[in-house]
Amino acid sequence: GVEGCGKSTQVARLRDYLETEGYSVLVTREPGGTPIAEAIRDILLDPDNDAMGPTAELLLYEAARAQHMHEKIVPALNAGQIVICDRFADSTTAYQGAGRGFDHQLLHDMHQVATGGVWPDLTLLLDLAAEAGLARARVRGRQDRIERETITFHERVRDGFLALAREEPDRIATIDGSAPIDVVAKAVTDRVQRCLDARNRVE
Ligand code: T5A
Repeated sequence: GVEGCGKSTQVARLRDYLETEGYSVLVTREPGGTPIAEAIRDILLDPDNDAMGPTAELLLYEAARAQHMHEKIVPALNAGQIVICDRFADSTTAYQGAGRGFDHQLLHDMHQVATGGVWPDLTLLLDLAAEAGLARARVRGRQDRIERETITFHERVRDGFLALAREEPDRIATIDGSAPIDVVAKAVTDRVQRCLDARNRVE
């Protein structure tokens, strides 16, 4: 979802829930998750890098993702872990697609290259008005390069996420991010548990 929609808060809650249920869980984030990808994150989010063009930005997000897949996500999946990732390729589709204007099919093809076709079983969209999310994020202090974008940019990003959720309703579950933290957490764990139940029935 948009800035400050509550992802990190919910990722921590979800990890606790799954570990209590006996699952082995890897929590990670994008951009980042490995030393190389975290170094790319620093470049991407540094507000002093305001000269960065949209193409370099897109390629850096995908480069960070490729490294993250290679070094962390694929090995964890192969080891049988559940991977919870704070943002993934849909964020590129929303920010660089709906936000910056890159073509949907081009982004789809780039995601294929970066991920090798390994894709989430379930994606949770915490939907929140862009202004409300930015207000939450602002409390933290210094804004990063993306947070400094205009409100209309962030509104396009929100619309981009909602459009993706309409396109892929089976994979992407939309949850009201404006609800109290405990209410959001319950919706998140219910949806994840349903996904696990469905998988366990198949296996
Ligand atoms: N990006 C990322 C791209 O442009 N393309 C890409 O491909 C990718 C992967 C990444 C930046 O890069 C962009 C998107 C981002 O701009 P990030 O670390 O994911 O950076 O950045 P943010 O989205 O800004 O993450 P934040 O840490 O700011 O926000 P979270 O994790 O959504 O929110 P959280 O949980 O830290 O909560 C923020 C505040 O709100 C409170 C929390 O207590 C906290 O104070 N809060 C609530 N308050 C009321 N009600 C609730 N339900 C609340 N939930 C949390």
